Amino acid sequence: MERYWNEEIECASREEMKKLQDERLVAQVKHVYDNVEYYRRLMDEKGVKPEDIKGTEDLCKLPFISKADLREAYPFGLLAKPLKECVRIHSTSGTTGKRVVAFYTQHDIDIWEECVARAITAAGGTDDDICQVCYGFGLFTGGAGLNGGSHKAGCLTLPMSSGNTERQIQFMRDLGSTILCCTPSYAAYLGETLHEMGLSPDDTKLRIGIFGAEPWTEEMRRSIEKSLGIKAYDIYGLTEISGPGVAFECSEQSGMHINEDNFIAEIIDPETGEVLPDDTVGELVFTSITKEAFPLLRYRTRDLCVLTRKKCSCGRTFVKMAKPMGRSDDMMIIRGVNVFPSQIETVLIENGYSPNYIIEVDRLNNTDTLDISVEMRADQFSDKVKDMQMQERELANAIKTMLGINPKVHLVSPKSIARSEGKAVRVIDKRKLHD
Ligand code: DLL
Repeated sequence: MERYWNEEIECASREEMKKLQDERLVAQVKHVYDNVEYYRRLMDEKGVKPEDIKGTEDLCKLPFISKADLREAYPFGLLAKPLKECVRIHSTSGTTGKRVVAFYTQHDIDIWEECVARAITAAGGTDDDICQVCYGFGLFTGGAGLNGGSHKAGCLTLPMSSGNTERQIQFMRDLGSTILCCTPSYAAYLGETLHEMGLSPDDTKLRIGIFGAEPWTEEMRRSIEKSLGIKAYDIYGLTEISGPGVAFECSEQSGMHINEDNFIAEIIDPETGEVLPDDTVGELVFTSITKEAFPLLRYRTRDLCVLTRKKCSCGRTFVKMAKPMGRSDDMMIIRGVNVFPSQIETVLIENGYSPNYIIEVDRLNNTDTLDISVEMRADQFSDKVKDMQMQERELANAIKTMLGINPKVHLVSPKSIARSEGKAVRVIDKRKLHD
């Protein structure tokens, strides 16, 4: 039987949810206009006043806000509460430019933790579980977010952070962890290490994985489920909006329910900003309607995905977002063709290769080149050059069928590609260096 953390909200009727969102949106717009000069200026420029926003149907009148605004307003320019009332800061993992910092009041943290507790419950977690949190702890929201949600759900929580993989497995076995929380790329690495230690899933008590913070494919899900002997659930979120738990997967494992009592989602055309209907691919935009310290209205995430309101077998009525296909800035245009790393990952895993790969894009004589280095498993290795070349050709053909362009595939020896303990970096676009 499906369990809920907050059934009244998670299964509310559309009318009830709309009413709640309308009330909260109206109050939030007023809070922001009154307390954040930056927003007041943006809204004045667009000629919109708080009184013009009477409910969710008026959302489209509000200006968008983007990462560039967050950088411009760094560090305190979007703060809507006195610093004295804030209790926490987190920051994005961006490596270039100014980092984005987000502020939380205690109330903001309480709501965030409830969102994560809902995710853990939807994945089947209860206070009988032992939850090993291997997302990084620190300014990154992964560790703190899952830790807080796990406490709230009553799980016995192991705040491991990432790294030291053999010790992770030892604790997992000694203490009997039943839930694993980390990035999907780290989960794959943990599964690989478990097998290398001569162990199998039967040597652990793990039953649930809660994985997110980076794009991952259905093929990757199946591969992790098999190597760790678990059911793997997706969890989505971003620092600007709170952290993990903005959306989470339920027993149906077919997309993530958005915590609509706290976040209103829209899909827009990334070029024109026009709001698109459900079931259409576009850029995900969030309005946080309960956040006190750092409330964002119509924040452009740059994540590309689809929203759907089809009835879900779990009973939740929250709108669902499909797995993000990646960020609009992850999309590579190679010889004029749009390519997402996830498309390449799908072909690799479907053809029996490991999810350890590096995509290198460059430009030679005005033509884009696409080189994909893929790690072999030990049993895929052959000492006959001809055999290896044939395998490379077969894989290149499979990728060509998916993308429509010809890549160069290089099969490299097992263990030669560095493993990720957090968010994996899989694309090197050298064209950007020349430009
Ligand atoms: O990654 C928060 C998080 C931590 C989510 C732990 C889930 C688990 P940021 O570092 O601010 O926050 O990065 C946010 O990561 O805009 C997406 O592009 C990507 N992302 C997050 N979750 C998923 C997911 C955390 N489940 C950015 N699938 C977002 C695909 C994801 N991409």
